[in-house]
Amino acid sequence: MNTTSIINESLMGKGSFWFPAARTSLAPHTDQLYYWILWASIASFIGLFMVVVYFLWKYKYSPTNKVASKQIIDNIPLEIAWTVIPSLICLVIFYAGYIGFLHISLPPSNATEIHVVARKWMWQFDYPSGIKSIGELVVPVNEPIKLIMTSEDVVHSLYIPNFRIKRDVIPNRYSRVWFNANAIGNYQIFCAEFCGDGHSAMLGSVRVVSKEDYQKWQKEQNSGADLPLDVLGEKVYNSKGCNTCHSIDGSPKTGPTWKGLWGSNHKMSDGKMVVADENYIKESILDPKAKVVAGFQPVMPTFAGLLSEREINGIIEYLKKLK
Ligand code: HEC
Ligand SMILES: [Cu+2]
Repeated sequence: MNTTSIINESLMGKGSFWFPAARTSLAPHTDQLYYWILWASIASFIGLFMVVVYFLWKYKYSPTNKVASKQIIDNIPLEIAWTVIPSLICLVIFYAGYIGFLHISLPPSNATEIHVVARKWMWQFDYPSGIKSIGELVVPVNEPIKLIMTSEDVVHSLYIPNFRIKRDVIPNRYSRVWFNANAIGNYQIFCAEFCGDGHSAMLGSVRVVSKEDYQKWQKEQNSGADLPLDVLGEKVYNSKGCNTCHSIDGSPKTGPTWKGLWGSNHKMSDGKMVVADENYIKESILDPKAKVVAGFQPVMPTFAGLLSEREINGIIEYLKKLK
């Protein structure tokens, strides 16, 4: 299953008219505040317009209309009312917002810490056990997870609509956010800070799994040494984010499909023809900008240092199977 398609099913259905389904302990609080502001705005909009219409009628000029010609200078009670009431509304909004802000800023001390590194254009996750995943964050359900985030290049922003979380990810400093996902499923991650050509392809997903599945996943990630190369390649395709941009069924995505790639003779943006052999594939992974496929933007991030030699060999063997 491709968990990082452009619009993940988590964003559709199930939610309300305004929001996708809320899937953390904090999300309902955020939504309530939103609804409160929304309905307060609608109520004051309607109230104000009723007064405007009433005054239009009441002060309409006509020779017989006495009120229309009377000049009103001051009205202390009225001025106090229209200062105090909006201030009170603002205070209530501030208070509720501040409580939410405190909540989201103060992770429980038993939270599992996961490091997030953002880079043009991908998300990398480092788990306490030493595992790394790219493009997909895997977490156990009903457990507090704290993300410690930084960027290797420009400002990005981690945005998970179902969790009502959006936090800037900034170079040279750490930002933090935490959540407690309360339903198993796949949830969309977006980058919410324009960060260059590949910004819209900087997608990811959060996979919330049961505690047992989380343990199982950790074990699977650690073992890999004994997998046949092509199976390892398929695993890398799904777990290191290649599936965000490359399809295996011929359909176009941000990058070229992998179907029929192996051994093919295809055109680069500078007009040269290249045969997709081992060296070309390896170069494409470690130095994607060296040769850019014609018709595509040079948005693929380098995977130098992120894939082992064996994993690169695995991709090569997997590509051979996708002829
Ligand atoms: C953000 C999107 C993105 C991600 C993630 C991504 N790629 Fe790419 N990839 C591209 C684009 C766009 C191109 C075509 C432009 C170019 O050649 O740089 C490309 C080209 C390639 C090519 C050459 C394809 C051809 O038709 O010649 C290979 C091989 C490749 N990528 C492998 C990978 C592997 C392996 C991964 C995962 C470890 C990966 N890519 C992840 C976007 C991506
Ligand atoms: Cu970004």
